Amino acid sequence: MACRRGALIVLEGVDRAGKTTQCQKLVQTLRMSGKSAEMIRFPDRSTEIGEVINAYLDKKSDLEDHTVHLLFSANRWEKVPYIRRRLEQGVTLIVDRYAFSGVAFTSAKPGFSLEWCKNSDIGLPKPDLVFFLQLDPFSAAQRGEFGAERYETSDFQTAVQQRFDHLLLDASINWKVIDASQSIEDLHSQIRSYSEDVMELVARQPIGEL
Ligand code: DGP
Ligand code: NA
Ligand code: NA
Repeated sequence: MACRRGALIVLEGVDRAGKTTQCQKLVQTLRMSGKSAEMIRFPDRSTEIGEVINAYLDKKSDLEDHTVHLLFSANRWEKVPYIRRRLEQGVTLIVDRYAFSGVAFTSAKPGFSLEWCKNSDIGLPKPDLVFFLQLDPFSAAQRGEFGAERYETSDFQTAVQQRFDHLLLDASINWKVIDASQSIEDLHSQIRSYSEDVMELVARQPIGEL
């Protein structure tokens, strides 16, 4: 490869772990140090598929569970050409949730195996680094009440956390588990430092596939 590519860096974790704040701060800091970086998030509610997902999460519509899973996955696939183009242009993408949320949230529902859930994301661009923001249910509860969206109950979030615990055992993924009970600034400086290392490391490597 003649040019340096950007890194694909994902932040995952249960709801209220601080993913969105950390994604925003990371993009700001990288840009201030002269690097090309941009945030994207899944679900991307701005597309047609995203609007269907948004109505479902808002409980304005009910959809069959396999169908919803495949829609979330399709919502990632429709962004793949953009993701590849930006990475090849040298832009580092900081991603708020990815296929791991897809697998953890659906497999937390009765009757879904991790295996089935993983299938529809096979072949997506593989993240160079995935942060998992770890937050115990007690600390999460102290961050305030859940909202009214689907999935925002402590029982479901506990089940999601258990599914993530399984996913963290996958040695083919470059996971960095981070203690999300730290201050925003401490969390940020760790995330920044790991991210800068991986950006340097992968700049001349091909983009992998899940
Ligand atoms: P957010 O916009 O990050 O708050 O995410 C919205 C909700 O959707 C959140 O509860 C997590 C859930 N979610 C994110 N990605 C997926 C997915 O791929 N599949 C399923 N079933 N749920 C997801
Ligand atoms: Na949410
Ligand atoms: Na690993």
